[in-house]
Amino acid sequence: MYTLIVGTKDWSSWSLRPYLALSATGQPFQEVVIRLRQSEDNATQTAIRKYSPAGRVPVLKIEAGGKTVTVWDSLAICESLAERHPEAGLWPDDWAARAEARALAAEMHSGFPDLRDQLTMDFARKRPLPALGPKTEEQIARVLSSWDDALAAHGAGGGFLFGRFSIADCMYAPVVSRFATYGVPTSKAVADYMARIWALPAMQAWGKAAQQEVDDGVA
Ligand SMILES: N[C@@H](CCC(=O)N[C@@H](CS)C(=O)NCC(=O)O)C(=O)O
Repeated sequence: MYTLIVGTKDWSSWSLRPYLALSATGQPFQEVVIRLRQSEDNATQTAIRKYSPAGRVPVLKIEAGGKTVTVWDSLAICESLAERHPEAGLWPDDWAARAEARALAAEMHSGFPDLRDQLTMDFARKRPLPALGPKTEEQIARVLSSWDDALAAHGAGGGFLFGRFSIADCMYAPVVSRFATYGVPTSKAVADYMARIWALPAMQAWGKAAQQEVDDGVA
């Protein structure tokens, strides 16, 4: 049995990644949403630390084979799901494409700090594009060219970065949201790719919940 602990959906870019991967496995799961940015009485941290001493969401609790395991990092969660559900094809079948997909996922996981800082995720809202720093510009250009290259090489096989939907798409879906929120200009191929990501039922469900948070005044 799976329990996925995520943060406020409008804001929690890291949480969106495993939510999409877990949804793609088709496995049932329970969800706990922790309200982020509650500094009074350290409420957010207290709530997260009930699940993980690392004090970060997302967290996946796996109860299986007589064990209860906690996985507390978005990429580690995606990897565990890929291993536990090979039939979901969360990584490409071909070893060369898989190696590239892993590199792209890792590049996102460990990089693009200025893009993250300047274009914070605000899933349900549209915002004006701020004046971008040179590093942010560079990082946006790198993301866009890496998507263009992956789509040109593999996209014909299903329309995602490596053809079939994969963890690489999960890792970049929050950036799709950021680019949509701030109206970042893209190539036609990337705009079409972003539309395919938006159309995923799991992405739609996340957006509905994020909109609800905005309506409820918690995001
Ligand atoms: N490396 C982690 C980073 C996760 C992360 O920074 N999560 C943020 C929310 S999106 C968090 O939990 N912040 C703690 C807090 O707001 O107190 C991952 O990929 O899962």
